[in-house]
Amino acid sequence: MIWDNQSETMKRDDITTLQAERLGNLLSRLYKRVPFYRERMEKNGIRPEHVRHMSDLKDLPFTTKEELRTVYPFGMLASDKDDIVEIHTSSGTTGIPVVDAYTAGDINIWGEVMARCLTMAGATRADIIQNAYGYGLFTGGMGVHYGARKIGAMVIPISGGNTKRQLAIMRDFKPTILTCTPSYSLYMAEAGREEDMDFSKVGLKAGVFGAEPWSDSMRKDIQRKLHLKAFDIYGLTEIIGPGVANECSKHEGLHVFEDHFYPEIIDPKTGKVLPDGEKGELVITTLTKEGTPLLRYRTRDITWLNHEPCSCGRTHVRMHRLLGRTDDMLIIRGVNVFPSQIEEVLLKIEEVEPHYQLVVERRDQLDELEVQVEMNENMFSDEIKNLENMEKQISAQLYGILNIHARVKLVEPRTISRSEGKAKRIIDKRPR
Ligand code: DLL
Repeated sequence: MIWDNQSETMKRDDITTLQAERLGNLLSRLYKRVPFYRERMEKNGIRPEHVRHMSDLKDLPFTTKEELRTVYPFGMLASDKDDIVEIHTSSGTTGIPVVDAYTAGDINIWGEVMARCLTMAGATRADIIQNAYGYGLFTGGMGVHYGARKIGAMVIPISGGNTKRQLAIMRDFKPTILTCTPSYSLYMAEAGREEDMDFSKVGLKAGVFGAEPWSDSMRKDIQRKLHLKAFDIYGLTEIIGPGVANECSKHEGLHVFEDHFYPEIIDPKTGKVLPDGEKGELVITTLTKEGTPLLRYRTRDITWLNHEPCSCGRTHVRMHRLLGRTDDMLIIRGVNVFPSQIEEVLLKIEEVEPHYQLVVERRDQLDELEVQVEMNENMFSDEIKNLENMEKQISAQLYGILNIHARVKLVEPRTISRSEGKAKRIIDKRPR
């Protein structure tokens, strides 16, 4: 099933024409209404009417998170404040939060793109969606809510947390779709197992998981434990929240809704646009946003694009599942290490659980990486000698992938803190 057949299966030429027209409207709006952008365009000698083709976009300036912070809270508004009906912000854990302000039109589009995502996971008006993304300033809860309402599905707005209640609701209401972060879904699986809950009896058919990095091995683990098909959903507060891209039933990349969000991949060092298949930083231009539209926003997320047609029938470009973030990438003794590479290795090992943390320290001028991972109950009752062997084995496997020595520490079951939202995987203790 495709939610919006006309938009999602447009011919490539028609998509490009529509994008160019929308880019023109966006630039005039930014020029007229946002001093931040007008000044930058003037400084670079750009007039909105000079930009006619999508290929002109590469000459326009980027927008960064730091810049959004300098105009906090309302400096990026491209609509009258009276026309803003809702705001969301990022958590602000790494500094001043970034703000997304929505007009009624933006909320409508948010519902539409989220309806496309949920439909990809098989949602119809007959479904019951347990929405365990946080409601509030975080975009996850409300985003799924608006999409579910568009479809006419029954939404259970339980929000994140209170895991016992999540399980009780699951038992009583028999939801068919679960939405939350992948790490929280595993936490629910674990808590359910402790209560001897049989997830095959719940009748979940799909899960729509995102908001944090996760690997294909974690997908398999979640599918097996919760008896559902797991779909990857991508988005970010600055652009709209969830609903920028989602996996279709083929699970070969996430379709980016190109009629609203124009993706580019750039080399993060030079800013040069890279062709399909080359890995780099994802940059997004919002083509229809009214409240806080953004030009060439640098997401810091790393992926690549694929314009090949998808056998699901949708024509929108696909992005590979995220490989990491430019600011998440650990540089250990000069070697680039993505947490996702470590996760891939760990999750293939039967004796450990999918709960891990990476601790980086600097000793005698040298970076050291310790991978702490929980062993399962069987391993826990094993002899010390076997544990040490296992640690060595995992360390050797990591070396094969990363080319650096990581110390592996098997920790007792249930000692790494669980998350009800985004998991915190990295503890970097190196002096800045
Ligand atoms: O996490 C929006 C969202 C909510 C997406 C619910 C999906 C589901 P922020 O809190 O602004 O917004 O965080 C955005 O989270 O730049 C990525 O680094 C990361 N992220 C989001 N989705 C994925 C994903 C929401 N599917 C940041 N895989 C983004 C990996 C993801 N990382």
